[in-house]
Amino acid sequence: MSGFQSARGARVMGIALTGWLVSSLSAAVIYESASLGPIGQAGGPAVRATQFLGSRFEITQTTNVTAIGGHLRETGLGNQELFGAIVMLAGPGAMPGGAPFNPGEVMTSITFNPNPATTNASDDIMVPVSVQLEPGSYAVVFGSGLFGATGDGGMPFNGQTVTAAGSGSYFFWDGNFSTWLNGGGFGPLRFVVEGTTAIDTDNDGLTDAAELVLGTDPNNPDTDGDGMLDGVEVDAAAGDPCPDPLNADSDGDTLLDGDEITLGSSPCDSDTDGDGVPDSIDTDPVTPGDALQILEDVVRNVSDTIRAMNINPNNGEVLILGRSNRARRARRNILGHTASLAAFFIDVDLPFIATIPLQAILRRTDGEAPPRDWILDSPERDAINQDVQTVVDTLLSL
Ligand SMILES: [Ca+2]
Ligand SMILES: [Ca+2]
Ligand SMILES: [Ca+2]
Ligand SMILES: [Ca+2]
Repeated sequence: MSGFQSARGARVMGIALTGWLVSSLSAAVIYESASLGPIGQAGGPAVRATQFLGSRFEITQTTNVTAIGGHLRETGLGNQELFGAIVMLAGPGAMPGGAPFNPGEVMTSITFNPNPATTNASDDIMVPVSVQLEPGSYAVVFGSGLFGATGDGGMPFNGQTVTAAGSGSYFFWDGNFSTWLNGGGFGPLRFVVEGTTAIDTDNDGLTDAAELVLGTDPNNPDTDGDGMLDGVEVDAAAGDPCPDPLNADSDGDTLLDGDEITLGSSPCDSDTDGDGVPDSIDTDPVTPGDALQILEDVVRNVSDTIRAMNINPNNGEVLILGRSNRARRARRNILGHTASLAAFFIDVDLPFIATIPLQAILRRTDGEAPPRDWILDSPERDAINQDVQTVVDTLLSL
């Protein structure tokens, strides 16, 4: 059985050129078998069609690998390219299952020229890849004769120091005997994997790590419960404070952020169309209208809603409070008339006067006494109170 092939006749270049270094700024080194020795070297175990070099590594959490590389050189043969591959292994000490590879175990492969400018002089190389790895055992393998690479090169090890992670990780493909072998006798070979861990437990588009920084719940895709996913809010904000994944009503207009998206209004502008009427009561929040006309319509709608309320227990739920049908009917009529009166004042361009009857409705629907409320504590009462309050605030702001 043959051992691994040492490079011979290598010509050492005296000039160390800047390597073809490509790496993602945000990515971190997630595996490094050895620290870097001096670049510009020749020698080291060969990387060619008859000998691939590999190094095993473990992934403990879902990781997006952004680059693989190491300390490599090529000798100017063939197309001067080597291949790099990430191979899935059956376990921490396993070899690739194929001869050399089974189709399903190659997670990604690339070809590259380790040093186009300086044949045979080594360099520290990172080549971009894009593959997501689930927790498990993997290896980086460099070789030739596959994936379109026909070059010939090597991995110098002079001056490198094996890291704890790289200890015992090496193996190689002996193409002459079609077998994978452990490479315990190798010097420290530098294999590097870069990537970003990307656990997104609740699948809302933000990693758990990002949610920790933002203060959102990594186990709840919609932390503030407004119908917009945390990640969607952060994307939409694009660095601005709105929409806020921790505030269900980011612009404070009483409409939830998610509801505003459904309506077409802006979750970050309480009056999307700028006509003076807040989105929450604007009949068309995206088309500017006549503010007084809209407010009048809102108040007439409140009047209609009150007048339609049931006062007879025999006919279903009763929302108007009172001891008898007669008492309830009277209160319903007073509230309905009061709203109509306010609508009339708005119609004749007396917005301030209109707020007086509206204040009377607020006092009967605000959950506080005195005076006692005339409408049962219910979502219907709260909706009326909220709309009327918004109309009053808007009338006073015009
Ligand atoms: Ca998440
Ligand atoms: Ca949300
Ligand atoms: Ca809102
Ligand atoms: Ca508006």
